[in-house]
Amino acid sequence: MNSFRKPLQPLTSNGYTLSSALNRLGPLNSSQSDLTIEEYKRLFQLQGYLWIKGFFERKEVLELRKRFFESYRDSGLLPFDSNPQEGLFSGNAETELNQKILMEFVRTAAYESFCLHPKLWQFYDNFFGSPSYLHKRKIIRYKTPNVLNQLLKTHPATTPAHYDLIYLRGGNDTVVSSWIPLGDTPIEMGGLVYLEGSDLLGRKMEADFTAQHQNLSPEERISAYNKNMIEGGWVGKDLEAMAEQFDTRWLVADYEAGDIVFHSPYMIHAATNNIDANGRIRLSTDIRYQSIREEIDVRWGNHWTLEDML
Ligand SMILES: O=C(O)CCC(=O)C(=O)O
Repeated sequence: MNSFRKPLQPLTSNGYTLSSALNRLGPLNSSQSDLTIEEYKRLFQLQGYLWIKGFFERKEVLELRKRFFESYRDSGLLPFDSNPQEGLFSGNAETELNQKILMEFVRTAAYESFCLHPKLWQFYDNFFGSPSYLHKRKIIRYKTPNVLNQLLKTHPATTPAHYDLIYLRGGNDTVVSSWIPLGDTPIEMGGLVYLEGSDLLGRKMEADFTAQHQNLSPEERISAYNKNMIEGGWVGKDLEAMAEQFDTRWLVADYEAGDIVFHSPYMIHAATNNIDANGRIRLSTDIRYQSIREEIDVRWGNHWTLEDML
């Protein structure tokens, strides 16, 4: 079990506060990087996730961070004369140009080859016991620090609580997600938080969904935006209330460049706002692998776009 560093300020998410005073926060459990694949599988089954520190070379990850922010050099996202690898935020408003650069970056060979890092696909080959497949829809997200928003007491949107199968119902539940922080991401920078023990909860929610929504057409049943889901397929936005409701905790972590988290498609997770006092942008990618022999959700066979409604 890791030691637990409480956040320097209360975490917020979509307008709600997640207080550390109520014992609803706990430490994400990291696993050593030299376990056998059988030990990893056992832990994954037990916890619903695996956080492996130092999985990648730190410098490879920082190189990708640098490359990403270099592509924003003239966009106004970063302060004019700053070092792109730091990924400092200028405070300027979001623009269409920023989104265009993002949509270009997800198609670059450099990003794609990082997602196909031999260490990663070999890990998955061993994990699945068969050749693995990388879903083409790969997401890279940057989240600006909201110092200004805090002053103004406004809360920008961040990833609400969900489990991934909601978005991948056209395939099957053997899919595994990898969340990779692209740069050091202390708790305050709003990396993923996981609802402890929620793999079981997600399974139950999914079974209930299947039982209750037989009336939906096949297309609607696999859509996270079907008429029976709450907006966007989210399980909830008030993280503290969820932890109370299910009598559990949100597991938080100080992630570092080189780390990876694998999570099951039932594991409930969310992100909190980036409140980094140093003004750094949180950059991360989330990608999905599956055994080549399993049923793949064909809707994930295209590059990610901001409008793809998946
Ligand atoms: O990084 C985020 O904000 C969300 C990532 C996510 O939901 C995932 O990795 O499945």
